Amino acid sequence: MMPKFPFMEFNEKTISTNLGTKVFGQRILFFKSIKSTMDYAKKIAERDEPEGTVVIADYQSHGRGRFGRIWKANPGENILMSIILRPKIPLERFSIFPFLSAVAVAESIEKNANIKVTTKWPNDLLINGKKFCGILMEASITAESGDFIILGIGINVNQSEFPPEIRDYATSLYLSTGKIYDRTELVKDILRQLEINYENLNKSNDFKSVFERWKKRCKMLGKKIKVIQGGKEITGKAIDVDDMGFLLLEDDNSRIIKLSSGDVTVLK
Ligand code: BT5
Repeated sequence: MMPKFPFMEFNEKTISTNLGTKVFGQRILFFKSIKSTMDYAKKIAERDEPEGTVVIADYQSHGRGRFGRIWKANPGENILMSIILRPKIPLERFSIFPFLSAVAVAESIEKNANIKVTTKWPNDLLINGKKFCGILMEASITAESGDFIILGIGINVNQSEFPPEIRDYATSLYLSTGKIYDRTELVKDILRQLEINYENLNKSNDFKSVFERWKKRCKMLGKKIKVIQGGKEITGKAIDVDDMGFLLLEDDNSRIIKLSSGDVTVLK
């Protein structure tokens, strides 16, 4: 079933109008179709494109997740964007940015769609236990153009159907609330919220509060989980996420294991 939604213009002009940010979205490069906003953003970041530039597309032919997995999104219905960041903090602390972004997107979507958004380690946002947003961070360490990060954000907005392989796990704002959303307004609000959270971190260096806000939304802590990491499966209790973004898992032998990545399933 396709939602019958009114045509809502969505491009760099609509997003730039009354955006009101200082850095995020001051330059917007919009594509009707692109391979992946990640690759394009990386290419221009290597050529000194400033912090805050947004590469955004109506459709990606090769949208990707972590470990080369595919991000599937119908044309014209979703938010698919990558943002260039040039953080001033030490490289080893860059792991905070997917968490900071997840909090910003969650706060913005809750406000706009009036719906409860939860976080799932490491990089998912869920509504009623189903994923509607994935965040992907790719860092580049270069002598020529300085260290930079490409922050990829994929949000299922007005999509009403998903391919069979993800149908049981994926949702959209439309499927969760029955409403059609103006992507321009959502993107603008997300960019504003991202800028606020990013500026606050730069001013305060308060990493803890970012993780605290992320953890408040996280339903898997304290629960028995299964993590698949590099083909290996580990089960145990999710204890905490530390201030570097590592998941602390207590395994069945009461050992605490620190995980930097993986795919989590909450066990019944
Ligand atoms: C992610 O990876 O969740 C990060 C996704 C980032 C996508 C954005 S879109 C803009 C930018 N440009 C890109 O090319 N990418 C970024 P991961 O945790 O690896 O999850 C990927 C998995 O989620 C897939 O293997 C599917 O199982 C599932 N998946 C794919 N498309 C989905 C969708 N639209 N909604 C929910 N789940 C999806």
